[in-house]
Amino acid sequence: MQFVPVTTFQTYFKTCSKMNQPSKRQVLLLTLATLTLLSCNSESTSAPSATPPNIVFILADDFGWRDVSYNGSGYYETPNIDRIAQEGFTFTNGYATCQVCSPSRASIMTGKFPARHGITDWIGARADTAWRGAGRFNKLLPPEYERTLDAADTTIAEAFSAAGYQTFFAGKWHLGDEGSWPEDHGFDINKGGWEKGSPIGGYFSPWTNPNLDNKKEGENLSLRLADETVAFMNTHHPDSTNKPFFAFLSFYAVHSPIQTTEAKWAKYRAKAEQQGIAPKGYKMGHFLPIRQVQDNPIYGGLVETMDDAVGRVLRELDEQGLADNTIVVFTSDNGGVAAGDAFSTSNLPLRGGKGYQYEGGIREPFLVKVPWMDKGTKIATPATGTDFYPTLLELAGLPLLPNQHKDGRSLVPALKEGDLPERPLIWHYPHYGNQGGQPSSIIRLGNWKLIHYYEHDRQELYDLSTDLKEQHDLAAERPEITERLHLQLFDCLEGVGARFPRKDPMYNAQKEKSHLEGIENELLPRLEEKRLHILSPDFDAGDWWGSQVIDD
Ligand SMILES: [Ca+2]
Repeated sequence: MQFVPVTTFQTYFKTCSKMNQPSKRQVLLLTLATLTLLSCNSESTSAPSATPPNIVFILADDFGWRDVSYNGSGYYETPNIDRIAQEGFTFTNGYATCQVCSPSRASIMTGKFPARHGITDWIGARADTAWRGAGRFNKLLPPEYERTLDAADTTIAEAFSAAGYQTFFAGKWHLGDEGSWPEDHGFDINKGGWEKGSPIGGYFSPWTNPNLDNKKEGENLSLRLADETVAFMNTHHPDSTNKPFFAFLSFYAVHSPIQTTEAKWAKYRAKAEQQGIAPKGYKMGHFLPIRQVQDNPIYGGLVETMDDAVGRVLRELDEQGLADNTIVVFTSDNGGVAAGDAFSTSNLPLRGGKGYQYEGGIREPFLVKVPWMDKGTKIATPATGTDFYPTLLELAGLPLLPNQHKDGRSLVPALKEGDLPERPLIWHYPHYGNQGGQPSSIIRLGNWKLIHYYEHDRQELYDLSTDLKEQHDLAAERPEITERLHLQLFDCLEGVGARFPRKDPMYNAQKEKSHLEGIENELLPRLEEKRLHILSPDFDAGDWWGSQVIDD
């Protein structure tokens, strides 16, 4: 591969450096002022209809690149998500901007990558000296991070709202406490979004959520969020309101707690048995065991129900005659959970999972259905979560807001031509997290991926074109590329004022070693035992999650 020319580096560095930020009011005024020009702005990428296109953005939580049948899972069943892939574009190198949730979500909302918006960890995670309370005895103290979405940002919802769209949010938010909920960031309606990152009370009603009431005992949360979205589309149909809509369906699934019905557990247990249950399901990683097999029947059921919920929304678009003028996006906020949390899935052939600096932590299902463009097309050019903002504006015929979505690039040229000019993608996760990832930053340019580790200030270099599994570190063999990418990475991070971890003066190597021995000698065998227990025909979940299960 040719190394990036210096001009590319300089161009990116410009976009990566701090710029004078226009006020939110200035951004919105600019949007409104240019709306009158929209009729002149339509090209083949704009909807053929006289009505601006509706947007349905579906964001899954912790859902992995390999958790979909369209991408090779032989265990999970996702016919409705597969349908979006069949009817739209699949970005095979599509990424979240972070290996954990809040940072990725903030990037989708703002078009900025985490080092710039400052929410570099999931909101609620311990930082600085408080990290010691996690009992992990690590070498570094992770830096403090922003714990709320900045009100000064013009979110994608505010941009669409300013353009006359009705905006709707359902599900997981996790971008700040009350005062920084979806309704405070441009969404007209909020069903279930608040500060929590997991479904408190579980996936079956009664749940605890100040913004989503309980109706019928045992009602499934994913299906309810789909029903709320459908109800919104019913009442805010463009024919009845003369306004297009921007609906953001943000599933709590498939985040832990991992729950399903007894019937779905039985279905996926039988499927695992039919496929052959491996005696061992885990391998020890740097800090934690990492799951190597997709055979958790409870997770299989959780995935299927979320897919059913996607199907409800797609069917409603069909039945209301909206499908031809509605753009549908499907993606996830970070990789599948292979370690930590509920140790639910495997992302193989990708290494690692949620929380990890490897592809399993960041590569996602990344689907964009544009009804008036190609169907079933795969695009290999790298794309990331900051790109949705400008892409959707352009597809809707709206002016871009480059001072807002500074780290996003419209993917429309890729939809038309299959490619984009090469650019670096950068990740910054200076935290340990709960899943065994390491404090690190990443740069991907072309097929090269460099990971910088803060514990020892060392780098790994992978060629993703030949080594998707990230097994062959080329840093020593290709020092010139390693050095240049390393320089480029830190020029960018320092240019946006990124925060970095620091050494913990209280670090005690022996304590950390003892902790890790406990993980390998006690947690690992326990996990293997639990995995086989869940797969046993005798497994008894008690009253199946404390709810009277209905027609899930
Ligand atoms: Ca997540």
